[in-house]
Amino acid sequence: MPPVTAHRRTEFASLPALALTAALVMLSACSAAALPSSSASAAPSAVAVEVPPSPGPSTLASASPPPRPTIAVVKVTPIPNAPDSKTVVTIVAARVRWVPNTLTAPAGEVWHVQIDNQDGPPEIHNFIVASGNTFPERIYQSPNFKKGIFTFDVPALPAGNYLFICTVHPEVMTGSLELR
Ligand SMILES: [Cu+2]
Repeated sequence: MPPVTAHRRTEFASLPALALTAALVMLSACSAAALPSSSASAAPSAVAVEVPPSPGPSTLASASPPPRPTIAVVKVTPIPNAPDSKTVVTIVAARVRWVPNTLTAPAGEVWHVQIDNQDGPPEIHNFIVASGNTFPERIYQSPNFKKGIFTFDVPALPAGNYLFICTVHPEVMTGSLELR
């Protein structure tokens, strides 16, 4: 008698589990047919909810136009036929950093930057003078250079505050340049 009871108990115990499995299979089949399912398959239904086209394109359309007018692009062009100040400004590039990261140079005259690049291959750097972070604001750009000491002629620019940037490593090799 006791063994039979125990056997029946296991049968009854396994029945709800089978029914639940069947229900889960049906639920996932239903969600594949785009019917909302609350509990069993949250991830697939969430992905399906985000598919409707109205939020995506409208958000993109409203987001892309505003940022462009808010960027203040300051275009500066070199002063033609300016005298040479004969000033040489020295700077070191080491461990993918400018040392120092602030420079001062003469305004209204050509000047020269002498760069001691201590970073060996595969690292390369360049030296850009810019009025801002956007591409059109780049005023002067040296060629890329490898390890060694290089001197570049920087054209004459109006007095003011500029940036000097290595565009290979702009996140960590950007400094401030004051022309006065
Ligand atoms: Cu660099």
